[in-house]
Amino acid sequence: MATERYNARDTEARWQKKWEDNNVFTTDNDDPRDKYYVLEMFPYPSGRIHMGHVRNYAMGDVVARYKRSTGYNVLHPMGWDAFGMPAENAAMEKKVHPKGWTYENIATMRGQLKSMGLSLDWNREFATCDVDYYAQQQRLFLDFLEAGLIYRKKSKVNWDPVDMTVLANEQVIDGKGWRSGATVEQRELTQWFFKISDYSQDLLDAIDTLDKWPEKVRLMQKNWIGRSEGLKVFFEFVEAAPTGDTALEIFTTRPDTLFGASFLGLSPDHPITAKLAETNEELQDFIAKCRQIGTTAEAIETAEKLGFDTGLRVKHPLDPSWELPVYVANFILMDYGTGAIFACPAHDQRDLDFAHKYDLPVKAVVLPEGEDAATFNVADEAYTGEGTIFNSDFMNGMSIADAKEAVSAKLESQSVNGAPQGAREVNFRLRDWGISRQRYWGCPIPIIHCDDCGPQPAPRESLPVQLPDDVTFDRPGNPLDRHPTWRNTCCPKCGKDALRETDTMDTFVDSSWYFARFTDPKNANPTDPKAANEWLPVDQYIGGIEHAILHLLYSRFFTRAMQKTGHLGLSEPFKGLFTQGMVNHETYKASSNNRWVAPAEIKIEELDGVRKATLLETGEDVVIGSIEKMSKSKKNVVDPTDIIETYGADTARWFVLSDSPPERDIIWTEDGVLGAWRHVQRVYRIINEIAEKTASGVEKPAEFGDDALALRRVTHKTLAAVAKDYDSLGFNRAVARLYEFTNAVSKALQADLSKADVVFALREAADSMMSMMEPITPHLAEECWSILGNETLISQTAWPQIEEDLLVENTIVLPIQINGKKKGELTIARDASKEDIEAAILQHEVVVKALDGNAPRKVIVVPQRIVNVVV
Ligand code: ANZ
Ligand code: ZN
Repeated sequence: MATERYNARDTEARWQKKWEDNNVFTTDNDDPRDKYYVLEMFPYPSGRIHMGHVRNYAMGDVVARYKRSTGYNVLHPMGWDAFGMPAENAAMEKKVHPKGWTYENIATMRGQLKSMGLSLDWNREFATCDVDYYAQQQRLFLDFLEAGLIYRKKSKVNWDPVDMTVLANEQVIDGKGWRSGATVEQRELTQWFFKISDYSQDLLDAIDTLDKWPEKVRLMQKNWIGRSEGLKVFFEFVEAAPTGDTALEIFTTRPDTLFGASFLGLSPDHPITAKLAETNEELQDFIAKCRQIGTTAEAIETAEKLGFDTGLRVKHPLDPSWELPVYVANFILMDYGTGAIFACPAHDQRDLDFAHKYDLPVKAVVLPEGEDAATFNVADEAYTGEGTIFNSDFMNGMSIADAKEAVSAKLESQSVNGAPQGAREVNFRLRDWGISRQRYWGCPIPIIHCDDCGPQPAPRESLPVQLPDDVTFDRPGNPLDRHPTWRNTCCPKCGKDALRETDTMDTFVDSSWYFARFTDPKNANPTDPKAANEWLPVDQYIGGIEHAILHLLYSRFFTRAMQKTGHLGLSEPFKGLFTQGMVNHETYKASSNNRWVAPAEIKIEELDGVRKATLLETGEDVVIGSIEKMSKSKKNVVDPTDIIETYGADTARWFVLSDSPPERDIIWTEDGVLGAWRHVQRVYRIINEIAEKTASGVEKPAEFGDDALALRRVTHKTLAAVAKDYDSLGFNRAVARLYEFTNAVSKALQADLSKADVVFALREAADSMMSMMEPITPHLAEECWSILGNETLISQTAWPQIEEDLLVENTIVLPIQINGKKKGELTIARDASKEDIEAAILQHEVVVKALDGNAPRKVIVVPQRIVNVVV
């Protein structure tokens, strides 16, 4: 009898409703079972979900469903990272309100996620723009402020003079604002900072404990924190600087190269530079030019080296008769070290480029192994490797490390103007985190500015400081600034009229603690520490590599800050981290006008082994291009909803988890999707056939014939292997095994179905197959599970018991005698040695019980025959 085709559309909706009606995925904090927290990075509600989301959430869902089936109380929540610029851009462009736009997008995307059949606890859902959420964030802000973790300082920002807004570094493209195209200026603004640098060393040290993180991410975090051990050194001015300073303090990590010094460099923002500029117009122009480069370290690093000779001279600390010029140089940052350097062109590329440009000496002091001191010479490339120190007086012949030690000790014991000339110092690249944004759609910073009392924390009883709804986006700038009344309030200290802070928080703040909020999302405090400590750290966090640095670092800082302020009892938020690869697709261009066209707009045919693409509408030729990350700009996107509506969510889930290892990119192809869809259909047919041809509820026979035993072996081995795959996030391996297993089950249908042992084995295989498929294709699994006559939900069914005996290759069963009487059986490899058997027997429960802690008097092993233990 031909079975009807599997109708994913109807079936999926039916099971989703059943799960929802029965609260199958609701998680109870009081459930006494062991807890497991799996979390995927929550989405930004941009409008619609994309395939990257599908892949990310499918992976998390497999983990959640699998862990649930192995007896854990699983927390698998979902929310929305909902504040940010795109909502304001939409407001400006489409005349919609950011709030309406955001919540509408959330509604759409929630529907899309639900259509994927994700096993989420939707009762815990929140958006970071919910007043409830950001009210708690304001509480955290006040607690951090009180704990000394937040301060205010002036700092430079990228200012877009047309949009009248501060731009993030990524929004500055070639020195121009990304939206307005205006030349970006540097402005000094007073901003709020989180003191992440208090934790630099701790954040670095703890990376070593994160052994379930990808090595790559750990390294990126280490580099970002950037610990440098070095020396601060005073260079005495020949004549005092106009600031009155008699010596210039620099920071170096290479004091071993001091004899290769060529000049000193000051940051354009150094106080001495500023003082000199007061009376020097040329220098003022130079500084202005430097500022156009932008504020990023990368921009500064790659820009052409520019310098300005100040005319100031300093004495070399190891040879007072040696004078060196002092330049202002555009590659020196004010907020690192001391904002001043000594330059050794032979061993630092930036210094070398600079020296070439301004015709300054280049003297090598590190000799690479195998080079001759008489002929070694640095031309266009600085030598930064290992070697032996030469041309360097008392350091000659030393290794770099020994020379560093020797010169540091020497300069520490020397003094200038009564202070030590050198002092060892550790510096970190990690800067404090500036969180002020001059935007509307973010969490208001709960501060009130009073002319008399200065900035005051908003009283806790007055929280939340709520965003006003009546704002306009018809002009650039921050709508909160020009709101007629919102700013006006009174000083909590003196009661005088005062103004609210109109800056809102960087949206990275919102995502730095959402994982903690999920553990008790409706609590009147930011967390219930008990619940949070029980759930956290997140056992498995899954997301994109693009968040490998900032988001993870900020979350690690927040967890520490929340620990300090009593909201959490731990310092590391994410125990396991997994970064998934991207979803890629071929690109297409219409040949006539070279514009990108979408996969849905074209048709591909194969003629004599050559793929030929044409536009569906006009039949025009289309050029097939390279395979790239799905992106709107190249139009090489496939809409998940189209796929789900055509083939079903299970097909999409199966496909995104199938072809590549999850950490690698996957190429989305129509053929691949069809393959997945055909597999879904095939499984459905096979299960129906089993259900029709065999009786359910057959009792387990005492003996199994060869056919049945062979199938049972495959079933249990596959169960064990797939369990391992899921535990190690090897989704593609599990898929490959399930394809094979499906073949084995299909073949077993040819066996003699009148035999009870075969029927039992076949039913067992079919049930097990559903247990293994449920994490990936949950709707199909529920449907088949019910067709097989089960009345429970597979989503709530435990992973099958694996019979270890069936995993052992080529085993025999030996009777166990205790004092000559048969008491049990031992299953062991046929070729096990006498010693192996003896070792196994002493661990067998029957023997352990009989011995009752005593040593056996005698163990007699007759390999292949019998074991007798005398107690
Ligand atoms: C002399 C020298 C010789 C240096 C040499 C390097 C190589 P990290 O490793 O990042 O800590 N430096 C110090 N302060 C700076 C600033 N504010 N802006 C730009 N560069 C600065 O780098 C430390 C090195 O970067 C320091 O060691 C200094 O140059 C430079 F063969 O001193 B070095
Ligand atoms: Zn006041």
